[in-house]
Amino acid sequence: MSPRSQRAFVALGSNLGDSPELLRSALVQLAELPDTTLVAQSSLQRTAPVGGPAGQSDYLNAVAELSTQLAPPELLRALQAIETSHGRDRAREERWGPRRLDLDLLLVGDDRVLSAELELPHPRMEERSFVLEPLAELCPELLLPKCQQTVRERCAVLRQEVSA
Ligand code: A4P
Ligand code: MG
Repeated sequence: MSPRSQRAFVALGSNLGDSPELLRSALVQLAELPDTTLVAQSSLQRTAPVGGPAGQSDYLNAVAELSTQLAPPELLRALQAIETSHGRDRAREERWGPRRLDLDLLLVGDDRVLSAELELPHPRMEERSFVLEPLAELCPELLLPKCQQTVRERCAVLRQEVSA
């Protein structure tokens, strides 16, 4: 019996190189993954860098929704292969520093994973407007597992924190 399809969300980010082209190309490669369908993609949103070295450029961020039969570790490996094929070189990067392409796995169904390579749900997603604002374009009523708010509600909270 083939494994069941799960709904998965991937965050895309880039602030080095031709970011719009890198994100568009990564979305094409996500759509071509085996046993996977690209269900929806958000707009590409320009965002101020969070953390990392001072003076780095703004990011372009987006979120993709997939329907996939790949298991989470296989999906992570596939995302890392797409990063590498777009010129990402982890060995030369500093943490949260500029990168050509970052693909983070946010959620895979209700799966919970905690291993050296993968944590699901993504541990920082609920604090990050650059993840939640594009996610809100796709599924504003999705319930976030940690804070138990919907994506729409959580975005409103984070916007208020910024303006306070
Ligand atoms: N890893 C564990 N869980 C996951 C997961 N759910 N998805 C491991 C992806 N990877 C996961 O990731 C480091 C390690 O996390 C991997 O080896 C993987 O096995 P990485 O992509 O090599 O490095 P990273 O992305 O710099 O690390 P990290 O801690 O995931 O950073 P974040 O949280 O992704 O933040 N500001 C704006 N405006 N927009 C951005 O996109 N991105 C970051 C990076 C910082 N500031 C930003 C943005
Ligand atoms: Mg990452």
